[in-house]
Amino acid sequence: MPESTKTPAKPGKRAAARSAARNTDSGPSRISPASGDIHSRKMAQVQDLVAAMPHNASKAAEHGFAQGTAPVPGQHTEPASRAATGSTLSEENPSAKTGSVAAEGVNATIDTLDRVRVDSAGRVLTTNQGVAVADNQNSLKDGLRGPALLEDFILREKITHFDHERIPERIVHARGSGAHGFFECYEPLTDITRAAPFQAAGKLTPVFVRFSTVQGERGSKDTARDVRGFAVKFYTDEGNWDLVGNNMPVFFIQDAMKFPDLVHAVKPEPHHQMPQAASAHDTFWDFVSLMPESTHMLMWVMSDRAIPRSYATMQGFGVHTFRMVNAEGASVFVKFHWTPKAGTHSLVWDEAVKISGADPDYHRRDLWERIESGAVPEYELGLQVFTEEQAEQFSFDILDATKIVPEELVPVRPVGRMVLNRNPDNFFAETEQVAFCTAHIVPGLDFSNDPLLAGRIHSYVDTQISRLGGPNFHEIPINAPIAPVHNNQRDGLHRQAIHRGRVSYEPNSLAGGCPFQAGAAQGFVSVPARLQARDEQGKVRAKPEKFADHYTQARLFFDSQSPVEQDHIANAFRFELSKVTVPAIRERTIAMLLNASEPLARKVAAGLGMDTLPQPLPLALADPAAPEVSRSPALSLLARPGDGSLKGRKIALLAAPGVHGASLSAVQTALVEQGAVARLVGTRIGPLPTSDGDTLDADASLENEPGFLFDALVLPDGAEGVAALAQDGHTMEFIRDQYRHCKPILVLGASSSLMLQAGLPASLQKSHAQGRTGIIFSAADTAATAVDAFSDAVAHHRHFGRETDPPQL
Ligand code: HDE
Repeated sequence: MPESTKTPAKPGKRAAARSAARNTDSGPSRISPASGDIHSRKMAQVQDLVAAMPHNASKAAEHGFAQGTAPVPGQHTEPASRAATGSTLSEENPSAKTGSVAAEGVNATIDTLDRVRVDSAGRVLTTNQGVAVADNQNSLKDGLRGPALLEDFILREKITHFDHERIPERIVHARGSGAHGFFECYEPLTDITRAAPFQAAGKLTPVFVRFSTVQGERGSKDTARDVRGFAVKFYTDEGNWDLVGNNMPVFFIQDAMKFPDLVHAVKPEPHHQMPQAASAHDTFWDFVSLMPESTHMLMWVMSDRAIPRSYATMQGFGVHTFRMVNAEGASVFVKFHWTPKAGTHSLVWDEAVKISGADPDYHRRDLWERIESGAVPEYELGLQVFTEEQAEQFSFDILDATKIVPEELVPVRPVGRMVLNRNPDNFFAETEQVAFCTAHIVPGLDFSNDPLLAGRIHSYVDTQISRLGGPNFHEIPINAPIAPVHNNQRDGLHRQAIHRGRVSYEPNSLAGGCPFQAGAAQGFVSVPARLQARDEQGKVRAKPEKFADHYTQARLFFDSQSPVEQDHIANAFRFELSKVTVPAIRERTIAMLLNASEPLARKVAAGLGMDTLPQPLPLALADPAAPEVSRSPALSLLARPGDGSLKGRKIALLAAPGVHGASLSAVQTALVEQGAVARLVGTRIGPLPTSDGDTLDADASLENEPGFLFDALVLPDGAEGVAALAQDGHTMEFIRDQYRHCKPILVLGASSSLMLQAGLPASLQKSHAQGRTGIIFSAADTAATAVDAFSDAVAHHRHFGRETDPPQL
């Protein structure tokens, strides 16, 4: 026991000690031994606590490089009782509001989201102060027809809160959708990292994911041609780790200095604020055609990757090179890859355009419905792991975010899976307020010197401060970690935490040194080695030489695509550049493309009516290093067909009064059993009598659910019903869109006439009859067996064998 609390004081001194201990402004020269009184006991304990640290024993360890790589834990001691470090002796007085004393070491702001969930079942309406509201229909007036009164605090509170409901949208990635889930580790990765999620097979880490588009405003369409954000917040037990990636593994620019320029160029043009959520305009193409390092990214953005079918069918990438660090401090480089279990599938452009009109929430709805129905999105996390020595041999620079590490050069190692199995309770509280920051990283991970990443480490925290109204956004429930939070940061707008005690600095002895620095064994330590940051290099604003190879990987990407994908890329360039109003911008872009792929440049130029090709742009690097691979099959969307499941696939079964009910119902049942969302789409919603004496209940109509919203189509049998469908122009549009977008069609019995009426080319009908292009004709009595062929066709996604440019139908 410490000296000052050991011997009871003599009665005369006791009164003096008690009196001194009750003051908050000055104290005696020596602390008397503790009396039985709590005040003097506390005073004595504080004295002992402080005296236990006669000097700062950690000071010497703050110096020298070796100390810097292995910091020691901070000095700290135990108080004799908790009273010594408390804010107030009155903390023991409980109430329904204060509770009593926080348990030792507790920070209640990080508890599960249960602590802030609200369920109003069976409750009366109240004000924000908890006062029951007797009347929620009328404001307070001076007489029935008299003026409304300023006194009406209920109306004023309601309207005032409403007036402030909106917060600024994100500068980029404003449009997004989120979901909860978990990450499960396949096997311990302790050889390469001490990061918490990778320490044991089967270890589960909660995650929140937000998918987004980049260009559009918060209310813009989901199916714009755009990069998709793929941001994952891991609530690890060693703190939050945000892997803020995209669905494409490269980026437009190489240095954070250019990001505001890029975003200003792609956002709606500032004079008339058009176009919304689109890159097909002058300022974007003006900028990128002056930035040849964007060529590789442009290939990705003009590919079908930029119009994914679903968030569940797109890949995700960390983009930058990161580091993993093991418990010994040894580090390797890593690239992060998310691969969807459902395969990589996309829309086609005509379809994306139409969907944006009929259902601007297409991806948001798809994500929500998949999770509600149990067809939960799942992704495998893969790592490309390589050493600094390997990296130095690569033909490209791994610090350049416009370059990939081809999978054929460094294979992707699967390390875990992520399942999104819970929709948010509230869009604003969770999806809108979630704050992803590249600076959120945990022990076992580290940054590389990528200059784009460096800017991001600053930007995300900074932007949340204005978007979420202050520096305490980490306390918003969706952002709070599940790991303990204890530091000396205090105050600021909207502070939630109520810190006990009077110490908010370190070093301290008044709180026994707590919270104290963790030291290297537990805390985050930056990897000391820094590639190419050598002492002899001075401060400089420039890029490494390999950054100047702007075209090799753009060529690699284009040459690795299937012919159909190449056509789609060419068509996308044609479309976007046709929307440019200044011919010189088109020409400059073609001049840039010529350096990546002459066939592509020629095709796009021809589509734009350019008679003569411009000279290729001059090269920034005349003689780039020979690439390791010139084809990377992994870059094609077709490389990942998925597990072949129909889960989450939307299939329309058209119906009208007089269709053959039994065959249609049999097909619907078979498809639903396979997990598909097979909907009866009628000439109107509601009950429809069938030719075989039954009734079908259509829950969608040709008018409210047009064909391009579905992955596949089933046309019914039954002459009378088919005749009714033939009367409705929507049916023909439905069939033509399904045909044009290369989607599977199952044609039952009498419906073959609808195909003819829709204008399906007779020559194509023949090959369809042979089942080569995803169109399956079936007599009513063979409907059940035809379903198998149809299901295969749906699993195959699209049947581009029937695609023509321009479309024949
Ligand atoms: Fe972002 N980015 N970004 N970005 N980014 C933001 O942060 C920024 C970049 C990405 O669902 C902003 O919270 C800079 C690359 C995603 O909430 C902002 C630079 C990649 C999201 C910002 C980049 C991304 C954002 C806007 C270049 C792929 C949405 C609001 C130095 C690896 C996260 C916000 C969500 C959002 C800055 C480049 C992905 C302004 C300065 C490269 C997925 O801070």
